[in-house]
Amino acid sequence: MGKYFLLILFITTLSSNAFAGSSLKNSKPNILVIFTDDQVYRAIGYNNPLIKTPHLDKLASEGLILDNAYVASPICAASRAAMMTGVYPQQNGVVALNHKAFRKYLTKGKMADQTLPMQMKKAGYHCAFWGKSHIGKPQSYGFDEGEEVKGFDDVETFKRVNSFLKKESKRNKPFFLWVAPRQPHLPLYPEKKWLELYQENELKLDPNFREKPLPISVFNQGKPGEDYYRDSKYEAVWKKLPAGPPRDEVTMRSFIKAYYATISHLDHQLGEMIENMEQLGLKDNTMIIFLSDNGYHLGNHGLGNKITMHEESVRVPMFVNWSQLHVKGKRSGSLVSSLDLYPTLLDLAGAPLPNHIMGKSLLPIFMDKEAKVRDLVFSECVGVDAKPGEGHRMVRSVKWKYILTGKNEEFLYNQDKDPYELTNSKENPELTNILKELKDSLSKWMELIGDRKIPSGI
Ligand SMILES: [Ca+2]
Repeated sequence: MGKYFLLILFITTLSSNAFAGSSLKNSKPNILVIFTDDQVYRAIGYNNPLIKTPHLDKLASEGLILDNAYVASPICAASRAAMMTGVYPQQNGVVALNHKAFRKYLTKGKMADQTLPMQMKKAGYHCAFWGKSHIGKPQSYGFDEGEEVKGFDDVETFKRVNSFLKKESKRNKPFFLWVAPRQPHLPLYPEKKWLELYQENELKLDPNFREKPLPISVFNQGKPGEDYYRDSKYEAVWKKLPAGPPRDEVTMRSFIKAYYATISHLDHQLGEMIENMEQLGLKDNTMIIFLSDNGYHLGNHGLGNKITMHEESVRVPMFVNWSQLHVKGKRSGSLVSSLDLYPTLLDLAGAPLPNHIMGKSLLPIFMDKEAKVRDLVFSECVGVDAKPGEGHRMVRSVKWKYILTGKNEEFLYNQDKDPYELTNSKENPELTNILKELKDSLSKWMELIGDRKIPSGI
């Protein structure tokens, strides 16, 4: 209760004092969500000195880094629909790339006005979206303006975002802006100047790199046997890679170079956008939240896609930047789900939280980096056109991760000792209690979300 009181005090203080004298006439901060596509949590400068993302690093260093952030599902449409609805994929029906299910969910009557932008609109925000939607026209799920923008280099998206910001700087209403770049999703088309930032022989591969996946790894994707080097389908301008696997280290480094170069280009575009916000006087009164829709395997476990329950796939880079933040320049190891964004933003807007949503407000962590809003985080991927029972799901505590596949294979990983998930500890007799606890938690969660695997027995 004490913390809750402090939080109220914090918000009240913001409303009454923080913006006194500001050129803005409203008391609610603007909100900008930067939502990249397929950016693994290690592909950002503050987690990896080999990648160059100076603008993102600066923003993160002035804010709060959320080190343990996980997406509700490691695949584009499912991850996006989950964040917009505040519930897990099997609850809203968008289990993989099936965005038609999203329309169905929205027309179920009681859910018709329950998306995040619809709620933010009710709370007094002007809601706008540019970039990759993947779940239909942004207006169809509550945004006031914007559109799905084509172009893998995001140039057009940022043009529109920057002119929107100019327009908004004169408006007497807070905005909720969702910017969803397509980078670094394949195909990769980095220009020479970004490729020149990297030397292939200096790029390290992770300790869990393999030239060829183990059969179990191929199976343990959202859809067993799905392509695990999707880039072989594209003829990128930088180099045409052979279809994989096997892929040796030299080939993989070449891919990583293009992937990093693409992210450096995106970082540059985001830097220009932030500079634009500063010049327009919008930066101080805007809460910026950065995250990705899912990660990416860079040859980790011999794979080159996402759709697994491994850290490379479900864990994403995330940070918040805001001039009013109480914990600037810090990192938090508290567990965070992408579903927590929905209640966090409504909380910030002072709006009531709908009963059906599955996330927790992160505002306590924004005040105190040691605060905890959840003991466990969950993710699921039941695959592209998967049949009931296929796919996999996971539960993760700060120390442990338990994965259950559609065929009842189980994996237990110690995240402290084995962050690259090389040793499956499920048979370790000393861990029987931990295993049981995690299994029970996952079972309860599966029941809660109506997992199609139930009742196959776990
Ligand atoms: Ca994605």
